[in-house]
Amino acid sequence: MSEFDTVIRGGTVVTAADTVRADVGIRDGRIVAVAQTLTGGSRQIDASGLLVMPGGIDSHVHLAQPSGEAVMADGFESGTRSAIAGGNTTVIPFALQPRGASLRQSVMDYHREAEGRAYCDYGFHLIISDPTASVLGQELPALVEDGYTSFKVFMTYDDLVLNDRELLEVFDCARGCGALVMVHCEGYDAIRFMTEKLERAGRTAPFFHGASRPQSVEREATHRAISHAELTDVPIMIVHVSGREPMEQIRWAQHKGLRVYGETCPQYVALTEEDMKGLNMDESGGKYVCSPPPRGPADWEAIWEGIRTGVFQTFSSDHCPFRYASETGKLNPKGRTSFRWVPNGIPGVETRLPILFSKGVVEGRITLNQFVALTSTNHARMYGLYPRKGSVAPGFDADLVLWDPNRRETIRQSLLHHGADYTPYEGLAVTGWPVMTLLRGKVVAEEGRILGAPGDGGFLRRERSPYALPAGAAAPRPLNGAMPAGA
Ligand code: DUC
Ligand code: ZN
Ligand code: ZN
Repeated sequence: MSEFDTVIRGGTVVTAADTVRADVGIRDGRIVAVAQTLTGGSRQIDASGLLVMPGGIDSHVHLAQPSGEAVMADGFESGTRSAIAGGNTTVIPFALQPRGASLRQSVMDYHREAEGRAYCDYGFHLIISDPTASVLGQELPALVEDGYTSFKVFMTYDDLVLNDRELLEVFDCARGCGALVMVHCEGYDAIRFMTEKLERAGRTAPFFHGASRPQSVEREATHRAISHAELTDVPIMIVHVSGREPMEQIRWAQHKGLRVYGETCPQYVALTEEDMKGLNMDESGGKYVCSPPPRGPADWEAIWEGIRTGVFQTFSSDHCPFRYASETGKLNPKGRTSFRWVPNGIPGVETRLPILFSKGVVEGRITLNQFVALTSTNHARMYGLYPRKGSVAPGFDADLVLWDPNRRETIRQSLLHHGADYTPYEGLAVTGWPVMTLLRGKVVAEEGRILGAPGDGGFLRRERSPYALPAGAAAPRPLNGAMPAGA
């Protein structure tokens, strides 16, 4: 019998650290050898001309998550199907606690949604909307022990917003239990003020979504979250950063020596505020409504500056899909009356890797190794999945994407596998495309064909993140080769 179930031959292995010509040997779902030449293998995969990289880990996706009266276009089946077609092998969606509900019960509800349906592996972040004494004192510490080692909190939205006292309580709780807190930084009162003012002036089209939450609103909330994190001495991750102003707040905090991390997303280097234009709801502006809103080309450059210099550790999709032409999606009856009711979010789990590869690597802004760090390795390190996920080395799960760096494609809805009825990136030409995705050694997608099955993916109980340790603790290993001073 062969030493390997599968050998991937002739490719170029890329990790966050190295780029080497090597074969990869897989046994029982794990990588067991990476060497110049491997012989044998019950199955052989020819990777000549291709890059062999760790499968994408998308640490920010929303699946089967209620959003007011809107219905998300992807549950676990279609969302993870789209993920593997796009070269991903792990996603970390959210388990949202509705106000008044038990967090544990909410987590069980999401498990029920995911069980037997997922095409790739998954964990859960916990969205805390109601930090009661029992949530902070009992539920969260127990859930962290059980492998839900990151939280998300919101500084806006009627049904999710936490006030400053509540934010401080959650941060302090996270410090105590060793969880990493993701923060949605946009100021609730400022958004309400602007929304009502715009509506009074009859400015209700989707374009005014951007005007209702300009960068100053994001910058102020980012600074406030950083200040609260400093006060409670706890690391935080500022998610979906949209432009220069919040990026500079994070950079400032990092230079001060605070453990403040940053995430950005494709929409902040590929979409603009102008995309939301359209005189009325039918002119497709709503397709681009997400929060924070897309900004513009000057901010794209600021985001690249943050990516290049290590202000951002992760590049996630913030996949949050709603159908466009649907009564429960973007064109819901209330949504036609004001941008306020257009559900916030766009699909993107399948297009994240091609967009970053094309605009980042092919256009010379980042290296191949940074690409791997930003799309896989740093997600694994930050969210307690390393060294099981996130690299190509003996001992890691054989979660791999075989990538054609020269393949030219034009992103089209017809190519994609998600449940949404559109892509905001329709017509975007990219170079670099996933050819094959392997999940724990099994080929689950090839050339856009899905070969895996619902239930191939399993729940990942995550370790505590070393990046969640408070400032006095031993410094964790730098991420992306460019962690700022003080980390
Ligand atoms: N926040 C997210 O993280 N995703 C979509 C919408 C939002 O506000
Ligand atoms: Zn958010
Ligand atoms: Zn999100």
